[in-house]
Amino acid sequence: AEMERTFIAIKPDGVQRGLISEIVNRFERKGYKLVAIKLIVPSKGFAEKHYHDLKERPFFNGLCDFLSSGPVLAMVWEGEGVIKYGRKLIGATDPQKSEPGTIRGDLGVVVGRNIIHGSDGPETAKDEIALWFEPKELVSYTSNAEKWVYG
Ligand code: DAT
Ligand code: MG
Repeated sequence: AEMERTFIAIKPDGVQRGLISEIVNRFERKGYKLVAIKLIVPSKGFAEKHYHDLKERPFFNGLCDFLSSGPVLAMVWEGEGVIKYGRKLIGATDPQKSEPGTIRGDLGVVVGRNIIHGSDGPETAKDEIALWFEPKELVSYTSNAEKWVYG
């Protein structure tokens, strides 16, 4: 299997609303493998680094205040096509436009509180994993389910 890794984070709203297990469950049952996980409160400066691509946008400051306002569950998930399909599980940026069945479609209402972050491509996945995790925090192991998920 052509394995790749993506960075997924449950934002402060998702953590405070008690949606951690609901969200982790969706990635886990799909067949993806969890390789790193930690709960952290990012500083404002750290949030600005994470969202550096958006620094010219009018909502940038509020977005970074929000991300740094409480605990965030940072994760790395591994699997074939997980970057692109992870975004599919998450749904469109604006929960008003996310399809039912997606995380944002099922669980969110407004764009400023859309519960979850997921890397949008191979380059950002690599950069975001490196920003949020040290290499030694990424756990390499063989999942017992692998041969049943991939054949
Ligand atoms: P995504 O999180 O789907 O990758 P993005 O990278 O374009 O979306 O934006 C990052 C976050 O910024 C997004 O999850 C919520 C917030 N955001 C995006 N567009 C916004 C807008 N028009 N108003 C307020 N917040 C917005
Ligand atoms: Mg994005």
